[in-house]
This record gives sequence, structure tokens and C-alpha cells, in this order.
Amino acid sequence: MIIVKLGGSIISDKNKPFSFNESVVKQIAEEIAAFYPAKKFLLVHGGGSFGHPLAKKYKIREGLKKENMSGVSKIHQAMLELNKKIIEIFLDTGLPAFSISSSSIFIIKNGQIVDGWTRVIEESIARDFIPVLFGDVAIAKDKGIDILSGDQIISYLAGKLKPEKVIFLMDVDGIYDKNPKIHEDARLIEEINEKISLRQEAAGIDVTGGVRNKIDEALKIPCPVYFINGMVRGNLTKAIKGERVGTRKL
Ligand code: IP8
Repeated sequence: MIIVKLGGSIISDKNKPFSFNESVVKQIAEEIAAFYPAKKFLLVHGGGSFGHPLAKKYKIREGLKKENMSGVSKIHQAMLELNKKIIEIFLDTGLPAFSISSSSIFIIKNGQIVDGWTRVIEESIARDFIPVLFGDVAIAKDKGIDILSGDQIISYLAGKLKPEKVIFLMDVDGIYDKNPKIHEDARLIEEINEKISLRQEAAGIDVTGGVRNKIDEALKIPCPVYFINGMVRGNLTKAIKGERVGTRKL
């Protein structure tokens, strides 16, 4: 089984509220379709401009307050809307994508999953479905409520479900020594390990820590991890085949 993260920055423009990048999602679905059902997949998508601006507006990272309760629900509904758009494209491509709401199966603390009911994920993969989870609001033991990033979902599920590999689809060619959207001289790193130390300021609205969080979570994953540019057709195919592309953690 392969876990693929559809980064919020490729499925939407993080700075344009509720923007959806249909053609990129279509292209990803088509690349996956070439390997399915010989290979099994689990997808997780980020919040993009459906999740992050609302999470900021309702100050969700500050925890549960009387004033943000309806905001919590509005964010979840916005994520369901984004999830529906993605699922529909996969279904149109002939792939049995199956939506699973992260906030219905995970409880978190300090942004990390501390309680998860993953049986339904495992059982749906066993039946050849492609479960599609997403970054979401979630019940939190410490703050009452908090944001659960898709990156935390992936490192948790990778530990439990032992995938063959994990592929993060991003809007740049991989992990750079500094943010390539800000620094022209940024250098692509082909392989990362625990020793990596980077300057990674986020380029858009991101309440969950952007690339830094992605790297920290990837280093916990006990299988090969790829960070690739998901907007370039053919990159996902290369990563699935195990060819050299983007940044790798072995
Ligand atoms: O984009 C965040 O998920 P991420 C989800 O995977 C929300 O970090 C609701 C902002």
C-alpha cells in the first residue's frame, strides 16, 4: 500500500479562499489509475484555502472557546466540501475513492494523534477501496479542539499500517535548504535524514507549520518517503515506480 499526500498548495491556491485546482487533481487521479488495483493506495489531503484561512479566522489553534464552536463546524464543513470535489474526480477516473472523516476517528493532543480508530481504514483497503482522509478540526485532550494536519495523520497511519512508501505531493520540486519561493539561491536536497536543519518560513497562510512540520513528521515514518512536485505530470508515476525524483528519505 502506498500513502499519497495531496498537499493543500497543489489542490488549491492557499491565498485564494475556496479555490480548487481541478486539473492537478485530475492528473494525479490519472497517474494513480495506471497502477490501481495492482497497487493499493490511501490518500490524505491538506486544508489549502478551504481549511487554513478559516482555521486562522476562528483562532482554532488557541483551543475551544464559546465563540469559536460554530467556526469549528464551519471548518469541518469546508473540508468536507473540498473532500467531495476530490472524491468526485477520482470516481470519474474510475477509482473507488472512499471518504473517511478524520475528525470522526482521531483524538489529538499537542497536535498529535493520541487515540485513533483505524479499523475502518484497514478494512476498506482490504476491500480495494481507496480511503481519502484529510486535515481537519479534531477533538483535543489538551485544548478542547485543535487542528489536525494531514501530515500528522500520515505519520500516524504509516506507523500503524506499514505502507510500502509515502509520497508527499508539493508545489515545488522537493525539500530545499531554504524556501525556494522566497530565496532564489535555494538548493534542492536529494536526500534527507535526522540531521537536517533548515530555514523554512511559510509562503502562504498555514496554521500547521508548512514544510517544517512535513519534514518532522516524515522523519518518524518507518518506510521510504518521497517529496515531489505534484504539479508536474509523470513525477508521481516515477515515485510510485521508485525512480529518482525530488527529495527522498530512505
Ligand atoms: O494542510 C490542515 O491540514 P494540512 C487542515 O494537511 C486545516 O496541514 C483544517 C487547516
